[in-house]
Amino acid sequence: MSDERGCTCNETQIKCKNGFCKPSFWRCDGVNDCGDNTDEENCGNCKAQEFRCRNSRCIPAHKQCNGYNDCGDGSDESQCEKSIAVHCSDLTYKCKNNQCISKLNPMCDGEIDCADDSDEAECKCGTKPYKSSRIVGGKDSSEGEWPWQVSLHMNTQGHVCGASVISNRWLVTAAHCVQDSEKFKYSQPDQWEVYLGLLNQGETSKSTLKRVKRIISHPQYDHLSYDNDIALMELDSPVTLSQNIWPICLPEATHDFPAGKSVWITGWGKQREEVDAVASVLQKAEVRIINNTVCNKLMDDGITPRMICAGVLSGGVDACQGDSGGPMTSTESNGRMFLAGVVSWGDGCGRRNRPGIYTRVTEYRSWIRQMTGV
Ligand code: 4AZ
Repeated sequence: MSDERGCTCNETQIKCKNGFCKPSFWRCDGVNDCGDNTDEENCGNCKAQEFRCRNSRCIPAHKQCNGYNDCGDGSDESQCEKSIAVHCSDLTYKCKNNQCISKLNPMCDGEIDCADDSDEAECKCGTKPYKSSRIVGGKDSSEGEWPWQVSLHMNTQGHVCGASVISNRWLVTAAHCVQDSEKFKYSQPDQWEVYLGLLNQGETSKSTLKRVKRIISHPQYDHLSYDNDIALMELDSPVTLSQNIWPICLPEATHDFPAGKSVWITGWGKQREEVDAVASVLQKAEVRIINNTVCNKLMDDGITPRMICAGVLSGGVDACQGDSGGPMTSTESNGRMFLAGVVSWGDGCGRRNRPGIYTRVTEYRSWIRQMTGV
């Protein structure tokens, strides 16, 4: 990076103290883009010696981890050694006994945080039982690396969309994958073939084939804005879970996937925007979550709170056509994997400053539970 230090920044850039120039719209987006945090300093929110709560309130820094919920949302007590019971809010985790706790993302993290153990009760998900070991700018996956990844085939068309296993009977995919077109009845369950435990599209015979009993597309899906781009598929019979077929964990509504976090996207979609063919071996790529305000500016105000953006803003790494419906997988504290997003849309694939747009799964936690019991 030495060739990018000490340059003259142009009018669309800010100058970091360490000499880098960065796009101005990265200022105060919650991500340390400069590397020395200059782009996140003096953002007008909290003073030095103050802690910035998740709900944007400022509290004296020494009140962090003092056992009291000073922020009101538990965030000043959420990354401490001990979790405390706090008032419930939109940002706190609720145990089965209706108590709320301060810890951030406590579900299935390997530690009992709720008095009734409920935060660790349903955790048969998000692990990769197989320890051995298209997407633009990705790499080949290995067998069993993404056991929740599903390939959805439309009769005669082959692979068209991805999906994720969330239980032995249910898949999550994108609503836009299951809308009828002039030629194909994508909304009809009997038109689909579901391949589970698949790595190579040329080896479908080695994978598990299921049919679909029911498709539930989100009732508020908007085909113009791609808002609420999520759908559920019920398999015609339960699939046997195995090393290659395993559910991904669903994040609770209050789960936080912060901007800047690295996540993985996977799929058999196109490996370049300009080609027609899909990939044969399941591709994987690492991208970073982008702050919604920043993303909304990049994407011409097309981002709703029910979307989450991720990408590599310099370009070249992205989801593409055929990856839709597939998972954005986030590894959480104890190595367990959660479904942070569903591949939804974008402006082309891998273009500079045009991240991929994903359905924000936390927004649909209660809807999924209501519809599937999962
Ligand atoms: C698509 O056409 C599509 N770059 C999916 C994802 C992205 C672009 C297009 C993200 O299904």
